[in-house]
Amino acid sequence: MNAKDLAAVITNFDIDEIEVGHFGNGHINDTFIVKKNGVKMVLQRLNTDVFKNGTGVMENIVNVTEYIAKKMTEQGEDPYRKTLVFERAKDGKPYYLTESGSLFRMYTYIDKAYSVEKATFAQMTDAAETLGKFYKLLSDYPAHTLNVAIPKFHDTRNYFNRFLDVVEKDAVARKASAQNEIDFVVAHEYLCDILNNGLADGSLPLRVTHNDTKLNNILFDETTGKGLCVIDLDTVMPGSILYDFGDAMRFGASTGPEDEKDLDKIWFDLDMFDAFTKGFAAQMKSCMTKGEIDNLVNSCKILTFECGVRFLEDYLKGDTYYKIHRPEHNLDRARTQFKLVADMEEKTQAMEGIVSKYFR
Ligand code: ADP
Ligand code: GN1
Ligand code: MG
Repeated sequence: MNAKDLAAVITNFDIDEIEVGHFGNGHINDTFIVKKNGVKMVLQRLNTDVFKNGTGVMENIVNVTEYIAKKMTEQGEDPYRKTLVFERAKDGKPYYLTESGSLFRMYTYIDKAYSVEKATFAQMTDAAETLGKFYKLLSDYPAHTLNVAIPKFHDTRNYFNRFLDVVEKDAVARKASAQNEIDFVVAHEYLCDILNNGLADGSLPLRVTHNDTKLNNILFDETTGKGLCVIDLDTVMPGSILYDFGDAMRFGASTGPEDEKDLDKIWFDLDMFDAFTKGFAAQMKSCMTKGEIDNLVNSCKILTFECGVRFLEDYLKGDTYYKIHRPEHNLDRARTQFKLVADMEEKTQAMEGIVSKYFR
């Protein structure tokens, strides 16, 4: 970021100082902790290479967060710390566009809260309940008015087809170093159409969903230890709750970090799956369709597979999408995802048993 842009951002949001230069473990945006009138705030540069319609994304987020706050207030709940509140820049807009085209937004820093990379069982149940409450608050939001943040964001078939092109081109000559992983992708084409078909035939309803339910996008309260607030709302748009269920599991039920190099340390933890499914059912069971319940297990395999395909695609293209910290970072990330998919395939029966326990 150039100094002139930064100075303009500081002036336009009336920022006193930048306290932390790079905050959090997100792969996409740049997050800073700043102070305004002595109060801590989050300043974030939206990655507009990823989110091409940045102002549309901001319109979604502001509308959705204001809707949540209003709904909570109507229900007698104080929305303070439970939803993000976006500041206006000097021109009254909830973002500031710099001369070079970067989009910055500033919002409440949720104090005395934390996100986790690895949850306890209680946190898993709580994370699921926090998400469930988020869907319920947005259940009568006019979903069709939301802008599409990223087209085809969870269209597994689209990622798969694009992946085959990338392999074919092999633009940075990395194909040979990832042949086993490429073979894994090709052998798992059966995972590509299940959710698309369900959306097309109506058995999976479109709802307002989050679409990026990595555990570290849920904040927990330092005092109560309970789930507090759903953050990272850039991808909120109409989708299937299965996208969110599966994505939460690929991250939260893994025994190791997304980029663990030692695959012996990575497997799919059935107890974590149990803890999350329990919380999800507690909030969502009565609102879910049979098609949704029947595909909960599939969604874990599909979203994990899709994420692996996206990491591997980025590796084969020369790391243009996700932030990386070492040359093989995206390959390592893809490997953990595929290890998890293979493990889930072996544990399918046990997973179905857990779903039955809470849903039937
Ligand atoms: P990214 O899209 O890069 O993942 P996030 O919005 O998830 O960006 O922010 C990155 C990290 O910063 C989060 O995982 C969380 O730990 C922290 N964070 C983000 N927003 C807040 C907030 N309002 N209050 C406290 N911490 C936050
Ligand atoms: C990205 O923004 P972040 O780090 O929470 C990505 C997700 C991936 C995830 C993998 C907009 O999430 O889709 O599942 O990395 N977000 C976007 O860790 O592409
Ligand atoms: Mg995030």
